[in-house]
Amino acid sequence: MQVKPVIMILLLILLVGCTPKEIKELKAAEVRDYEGEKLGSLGDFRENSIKGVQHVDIDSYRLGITGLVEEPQSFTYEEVISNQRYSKIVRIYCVEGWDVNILWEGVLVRDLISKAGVMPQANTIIFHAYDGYTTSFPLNYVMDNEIIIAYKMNDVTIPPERGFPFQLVAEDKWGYKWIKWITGIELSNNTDYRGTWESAGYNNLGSLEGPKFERG
Ligand SMILES: Nc1nc2c(c(=O)[nH]1)N[C@H]1C(S)=C(S)[C@@H](COP(=O)(O)O)O[C@H]1N2
Ligand SMILES: [Mo]
Repeated sequence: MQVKPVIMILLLILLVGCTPKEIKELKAAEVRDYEGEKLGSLGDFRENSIKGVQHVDIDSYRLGITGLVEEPQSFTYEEVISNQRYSKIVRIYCVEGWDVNILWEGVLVRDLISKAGVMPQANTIIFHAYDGYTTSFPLNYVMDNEIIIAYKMNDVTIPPERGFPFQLVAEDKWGYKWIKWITGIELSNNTDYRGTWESAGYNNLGSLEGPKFERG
C-alpha cells in the first residue's frame, strides 16, 4: 500500500510534536529531614569569613596535594568528585555560639592524599583556601577518621557563601577548623603549624570537648 504524501506530512508533524523537549533542570531543593533526623538549613549559617564570600571559577580550579608526598597532585573538580562518595550528618558548631545540623556529601581526604603517596615523615596536614585562610590537624585525625571534604550539603551543591567547591567536614572540631573554598592540602612535619584563627589564640586541635583558647 502506498502512503499518500499528505499522510506522510501529518505523520511527520505528529512525530516532531511527540519528541520530548530538552529537560530543564530545576533548582535543587534542600533536604530538611533525613532518615528521621531534622536538619538545619543552608540559611542558618552566619557568614563572617575573613575576606567575605569567595567566588571560585570551577574551570580553572585545581585542588593541589603538596608537601611531603611522593608525587604532588593537581586535581580538577571532576577528578575530586569522581572518588568514592560518602554522606553523613554532622553538626557544625561555631565558637560564636551557633550550630547547624547538615547532611554532608563528599570524598575522603584519605583517598585524595593517598593518590599522592604520603611520605612516612609527614605527621601534620595543612589545608589552604582561596581567601588565604589555613588550618591544620595531626595527620592521624584524617587517616583514622572518615573525614571528608564536602561538595554537597542537604543534597544541594555547596553555594559560594558556604565554601564552593569544597568545605572540610571537620567533625568533633570547632567551626574555625571547617575550612571553606579549599585549594590545597599540604603534608608536613611541622606539628607547631598554626592556621588563621589558631594564630590568634584559638586552640590548635580545635576539639569541641577541649578549651577554645590556648593563649591570653
Ligand atoms: N576559607 C575560609 N574558611 C572558613 C572561614 C574563613 O574565614 N575562610 N571561617 C571559618 C569559621 S570561623 C566558621 S565558624 C565556619 C563556618 O562556616 P560559614 O562561614 O559557612 O558559616 O567556616 C570556617 N571556614
Ligand atoms: Mo567560627
